[in-house]
Amino acid sequence: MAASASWTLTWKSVQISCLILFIVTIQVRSETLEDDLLFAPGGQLNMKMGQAKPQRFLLYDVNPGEGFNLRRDVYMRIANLVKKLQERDNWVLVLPPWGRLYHWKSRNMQQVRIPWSTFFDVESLNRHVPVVEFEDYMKITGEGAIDEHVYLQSYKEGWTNGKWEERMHERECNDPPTYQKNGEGKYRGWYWGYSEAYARNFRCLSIQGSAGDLAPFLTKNITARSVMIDRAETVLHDTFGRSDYWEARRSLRFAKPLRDIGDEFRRTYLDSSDSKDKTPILDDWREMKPTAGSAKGGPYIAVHLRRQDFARNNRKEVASLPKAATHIKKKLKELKLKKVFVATDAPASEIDQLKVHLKGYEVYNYIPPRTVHDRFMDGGVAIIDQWICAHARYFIGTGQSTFTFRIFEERQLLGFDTKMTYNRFCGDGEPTDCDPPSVWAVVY
Ligand SMILES: Nc1nc2c(ncn2[C@@H]2O[C@H](COP(=O)(O)OP(=O)(O)O)[C@@H](O)[C@H]2O)c(=O)[nH]1
Ligand SMILES: *[C@@H]1O[C@H](CO)[C@@H](O)[C@H](O)[C@H]1NC(C)=O
Ligand SMILES: [Mg+2]
Repeated sequence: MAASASWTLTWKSVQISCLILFIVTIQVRSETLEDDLLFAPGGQLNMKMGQAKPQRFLLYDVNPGEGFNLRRDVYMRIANLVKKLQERDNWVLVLPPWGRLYHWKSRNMQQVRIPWSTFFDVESLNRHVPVVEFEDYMKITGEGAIDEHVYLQSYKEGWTNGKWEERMHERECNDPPTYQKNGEGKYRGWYWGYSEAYARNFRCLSIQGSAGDLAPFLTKNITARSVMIDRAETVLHDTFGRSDYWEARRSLRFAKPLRDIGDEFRRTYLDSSDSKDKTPILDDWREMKPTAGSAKGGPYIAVHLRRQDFARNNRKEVASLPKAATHIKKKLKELKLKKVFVATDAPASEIDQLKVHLKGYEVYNYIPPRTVHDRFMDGGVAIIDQWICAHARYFIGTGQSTFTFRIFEERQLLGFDTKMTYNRFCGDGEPTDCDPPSVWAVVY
């Protein structure tokens, strides 16, 4: 039992009772894991005594074409996979650095290798499942090596008998992989812009199912210490809309500096503060369970007008600016409000047009000072927009936009009445009484 001997050494400072506990676990584990390397748990891993099993690392990535807000949803699926894996082993989720997103078009800044802490509160994530940034993972393992790169794909032949059923098989890759083995036997390719990173092994896995279905595969079929699940958007939520879904979502809090900037904007321009608006934030999300309808929100309407590719592709959910303005005015009158906050990816010219249509009302949009933009980049500015939208008395979003969906959720977590949240513009290609968005109640 070489493994337990060195564990004993590394952990000699740990209390005897705990020691016995995990020597037993190591003995059980070493039947399946031959050569677990050892390393001291990183300070931020929040290792608890009881879970002192060898760490295993789950990395993941998403189809490069996907946007920021779908990626946030994929995070939740993988976080809950790690939660499930943790029932058996000591898994840590490695956060895939942000970068190279299609919508992040601002020049003069390198929007790559961005740690999660720029956008999210990593301590909050850690209260749901243990997470580390990729750079810390590289420090812990000493190199950017990933033992197994598992590339998820569909079944080449499609559904069997035209019927969708859960299944999973290791298969030939449907498409020639962009990850290629070099002369040293290392698979090289896009690892978030870290040229030193590589995989030792690469395989394709055809799958129809949810993220949790990968658990047996990761515990029984694969014994490697670090596994990367690529194209993780392929797998679905295990329990959409249930309590563990919401726990993952609640843990996905925006970084404090971004919330602070949004709050300052609310105070300065929108006469909005948490105490007046009844939207208090507790430090620990696990203690936050506001009753639906308790939040009042600031004296403004917020809208999310998704333009750019949505408008260019003539998606039927996109409303013309005059149509959107008509909807906004109607609501402002109904709610006896004067101010509207507009979050949008539209160019300045379209915002100006909208302002003309909204003459007589106060129209605000967030334009970041240079320092904020440089530090938080396009992703951070988008979060500030979302945060301000989340605190409005009433919200109107864009149909089918994940940017809008994340605002819906944020407002649910603050305790708004669903009627003040789940609203959207009807697109020009839709009737004026188009279907409202589906409502998802928070389950605590
Ligand atoms: N700042 C800001 N950016 C936006 C807004 N709407 C869209 N974007 C940008 O465009 C991207 C849209 O992609 P995504 O997050 O996938 O949302 P979706 O495409 O609307 O489902 C966002 O991530 C932002 O980078 C907005 O209201 N404000
Ligand atoms: C995992 O291992 C089991 C048992 O050896 C095997 O039946 C199954 O096909 C494997 N799954 C995959 C996806 O390789
Ligand atoms: Mg998108």
